[in-house]
Amino acid sequence: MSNRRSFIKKTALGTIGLSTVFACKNVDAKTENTVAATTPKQDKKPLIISTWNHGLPANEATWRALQNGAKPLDAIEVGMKIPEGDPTIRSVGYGGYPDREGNVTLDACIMDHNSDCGSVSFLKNIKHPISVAKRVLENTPHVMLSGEGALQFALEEGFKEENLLTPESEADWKKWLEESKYKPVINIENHDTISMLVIDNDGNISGGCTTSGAAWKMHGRVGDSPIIGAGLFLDNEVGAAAATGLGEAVIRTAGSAMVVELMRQGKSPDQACKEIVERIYNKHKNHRDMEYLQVGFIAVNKAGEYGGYSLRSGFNYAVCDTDNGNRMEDSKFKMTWDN
Ligand code: SD4
Repeated sequence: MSNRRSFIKKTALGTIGLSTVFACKNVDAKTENTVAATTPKQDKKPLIISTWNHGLPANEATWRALQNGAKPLDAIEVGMKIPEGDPTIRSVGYGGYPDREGNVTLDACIMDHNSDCGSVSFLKNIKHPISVAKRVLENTPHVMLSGEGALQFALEEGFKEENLLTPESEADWKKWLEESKYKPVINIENHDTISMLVIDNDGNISGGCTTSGAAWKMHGRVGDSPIIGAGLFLDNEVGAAAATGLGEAVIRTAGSAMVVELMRQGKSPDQACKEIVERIYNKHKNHRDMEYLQVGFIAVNKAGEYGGYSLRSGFNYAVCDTDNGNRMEDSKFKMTWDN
């Protein structure tokens, strides 16, 4: 854990700018750790918010797609395929860490402003699960396909099977096998699950989530990320929320759905995320998972306010809007890893 702590301390907050075509500029990350009743109102659309540093290139691609007239779900797919296809990101898609038996298994979901959603879980050998999740939404009467059935559907839809275990991830897995201790490691490289929430040019809300899940998980384990209501939830009348971190804790508390319900009751995105993180903490403070527990939420509301909150320090998210460009913001948090 000390490596993780020192990594977090050393982590630089990368910022990248969108091209001047989109009149965006870089800004410093917000660092204060208080939760305001309201966050600055963001009247200009669109707004994109994504978890972790890999949210920056994903946001940029989604932004460009929206500017070019893409439909919101197509724009989300374009953005999320970037971390999915990047083998250096060991927590999403191709190159993701495998389960205990060396299988890379992927979870993803996508949801639109009509509450239509598609999801895949425990999907093997397909590089872009977000695309398969979108096809589930578009081309099936179902919300969720899993395992063999999800793979069969993907192949029927024309996706190609490929080996997702890179030599680097395989080497790390073999090293892990020497001790085989299961201990989820969250935000060690500042890129875990990517969740993305979008308010499009029409003011409608949509979102997506994609991950390779917890490293060294049991074969067949599914996390929160493909589960509508846990890893992602939205209600176009209210707002949207998405999660990263230990999926078991997020599932136990129906995390993202609860954040949205708190916003429905009038809480700001920051306040709603904080309240659910507090709830997760209270339910887990004497739990075996507490030693390595990290959870983080991002949220937006219909007014264009956004926010986030995590249990432990180290979580950040990428925000992209017309006024302030594409930048990282530090999440407020309850406690450090030393607590
Ligand atoms: C999961 N929530 O499968 C995902 C992975 C993640 O930090 O975000 N890890 O539990």
